[in-house]
Amino acid sequence: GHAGGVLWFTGLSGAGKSTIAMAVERELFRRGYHVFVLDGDNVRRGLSANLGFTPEDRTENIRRIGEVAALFAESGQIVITAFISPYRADRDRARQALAASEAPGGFHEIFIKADISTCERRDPKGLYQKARSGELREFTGISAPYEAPAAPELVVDTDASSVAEAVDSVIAYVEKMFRR
Ligand code: GGZ
Repeated sequence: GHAGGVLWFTGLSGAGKSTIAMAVERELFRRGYHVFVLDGDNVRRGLSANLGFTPEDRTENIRRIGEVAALFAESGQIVITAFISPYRADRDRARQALAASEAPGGFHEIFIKADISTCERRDPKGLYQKARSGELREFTGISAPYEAPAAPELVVDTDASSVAEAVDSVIAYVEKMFRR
């Protein structure tokens, strides 16, 4: 078996958080883990539907996600969260929410790291282009801040590695930290 805990992905839009999260979920499930992904698709259209991208709204978004992740972790799941979560203080608060819960598996901050130039080149939804033109305001990395983690438990550099390599490194980390 394994303990419930949180894999907290953080990184820029286009760094690969959701892609890697979904692939890690699939592989962990295959290996018998209880795993659940929280991402923009299932959170921002429901739980956080009333929130936008001002600093205050992002902080509230991350506060909610931190609390929900702690609840799922208490239920015994490995929760993967895939949000930009640009503010260090907000991520630290999510870590504290998990520490205050009954989940024994811990909080693992995983920096999905890519240069802004890489993300802008990928631009899968054309959002960077809209941010550059001013159509989209307060866009992370262009017109809003991203505070990189000071001491993440794991760094996954997606400039240097493929999705498959990124997934392998997260799986190896989970097997080391969670399998008992
Ligand atoms: C950043 C934005 C913005 C702004 C819309 N800034 O790559 P995506 O499209 O699919 O993922 C991004 C997502 C970011 O939502 P999060 O909930 O992860 O952000 S936070 O943690 O800061 O609350 C992007 C899209 O929403 N998006 N406007 N202004 N990303």
